[in-house]
Amino acid sequence: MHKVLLSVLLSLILVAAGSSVALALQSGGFTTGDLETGSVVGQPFKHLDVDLEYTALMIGGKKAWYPGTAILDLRNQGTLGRRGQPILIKVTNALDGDHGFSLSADSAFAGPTSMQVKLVLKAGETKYIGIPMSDLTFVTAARNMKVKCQLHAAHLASSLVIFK
Ligand SMILES: [Cu+2]
Repeated sequence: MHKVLLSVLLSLILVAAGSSVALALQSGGFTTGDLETGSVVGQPFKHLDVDLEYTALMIGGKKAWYPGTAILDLRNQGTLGRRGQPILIKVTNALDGDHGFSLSADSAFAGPTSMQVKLVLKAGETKYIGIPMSDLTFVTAARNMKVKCQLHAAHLASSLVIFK
C-alpha cells in the first residue's frame, strides 16, 4: 500500500514538473496490433523487444494503470544501443469491461499534432503499440508522458519518464 501511495505521489510531482515545459509540435505516428501480425516502420512486432509493459488492474480497491511510473531510457543510441529501433509497448487489460489506454506527450498543452496514442481494450485483451523512434523523440520534448484511461476519469493514471 505504501508503494502505491508513493507512486501516486511521485506521479503528481512529475506532472507538476512537466506542465511548465513547452509543447511539442511534431506529429507522432504509431501502429497497434497483435504480436504475431503487427509491425511498425516495416519491422514486425515479434522481432522487437518489449520496452514497456502496462496492465490495467485493481490496486488498493482502485482501477489503475500499472506501473504508476515507468522509465524509458533512450540514452544509449550508439553502436551497441538500440540504433533507432522502434519502441514496443505491451498493454493488457486485466480488469472486467472495456478500458482505455491513452498515451500523450502532455495534458493541458497537448496540441492536435502532438502524440496521442489512444486505444480501447476489452476485458482480458492484450495489444501491442509500436512507435518509430523518430516520432517518439520529436514529441517528447517534455520528457514526461502520461498514460490514462480515456473512458474513466477515476482510473488511476501513470507517468512515463523518458531519458534521452
Ligand atoms: Cu478505465
